[in-house]
Amino acid sequence: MDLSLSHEPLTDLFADPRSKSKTADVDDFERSGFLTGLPILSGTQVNALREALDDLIENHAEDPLFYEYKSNESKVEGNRLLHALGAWRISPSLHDLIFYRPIIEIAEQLLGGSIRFWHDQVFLKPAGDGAVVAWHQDYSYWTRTVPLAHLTCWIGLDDSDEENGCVQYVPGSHRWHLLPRGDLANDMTAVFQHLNAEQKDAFHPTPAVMKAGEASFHHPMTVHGSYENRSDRPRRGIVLNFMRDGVRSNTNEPLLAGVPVIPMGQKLEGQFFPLLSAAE
Ligand SMILES: O=C(O)CCC(=O)C(=O)O
Repeated sequence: MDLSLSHEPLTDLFADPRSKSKTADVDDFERSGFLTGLPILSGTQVNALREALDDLIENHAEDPLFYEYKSNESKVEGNRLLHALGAWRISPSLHDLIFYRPIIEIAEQLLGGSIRFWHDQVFLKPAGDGAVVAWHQDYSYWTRTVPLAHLTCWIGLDDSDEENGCVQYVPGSHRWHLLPRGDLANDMTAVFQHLNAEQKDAFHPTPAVMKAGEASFHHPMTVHGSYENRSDRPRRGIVLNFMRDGVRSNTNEPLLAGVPVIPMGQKLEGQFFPLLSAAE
């Protein structure tokens, strides 16, 4: 079944009544372009999501419900590097994560209004994996939607640090110009050909060193990337991408593979783009 047909939680994994309201440091976010280390998930929730990822890889690889699925043999035999979009349509746990109130509350504060779900991503780097995620701005992949009113939440399912290839953010880069999109599996130097001298001087990435279950949030123009996993531990991340309610299509092509066209100028809504804030 395509779980995108349901816009309500299917399990009680994220129904924890002990979840407290979250307050985001909006000033810090506006200054630096990101926030890191926000405790979001319990150990039980992290374990359930790890199992969900194992199940996706073992039983649902290449499922046509994924919008994108790229899995490459990694340097370590038997391991697979995975970058996939659309897992919320397949896995009940990943589906329910997008309706988790503490995350929605932070996203509402950072986007300053009601929010909709845009899409999810899974970034899985197995132990000893040599893949990088090249420096990029998320909005360079999303200009098919306007206006720019988007937000990314990255949730770690493992402790992540520089050794296992944690995400790194360039402070202040959310005020830079829009950089061209490149191949995410490209090299970490590609970005520099597009930066001016001042930007190159200011290029001092902050590693988002976080515990499993913690999350970071970043602006769609913030330059970020991650180096290879040099450790003997996996580095699994789930990404939720949000947009302010009212964002419109800027194309007459499908916005995501397999999703019916939303004509240019029309608002994103319906089955694939659930409203996460309570209707006003
Ligand atoms: O998980 C990673 O290494 C990259 C994450 C990313 O590009 C993102 O959260 O937008």
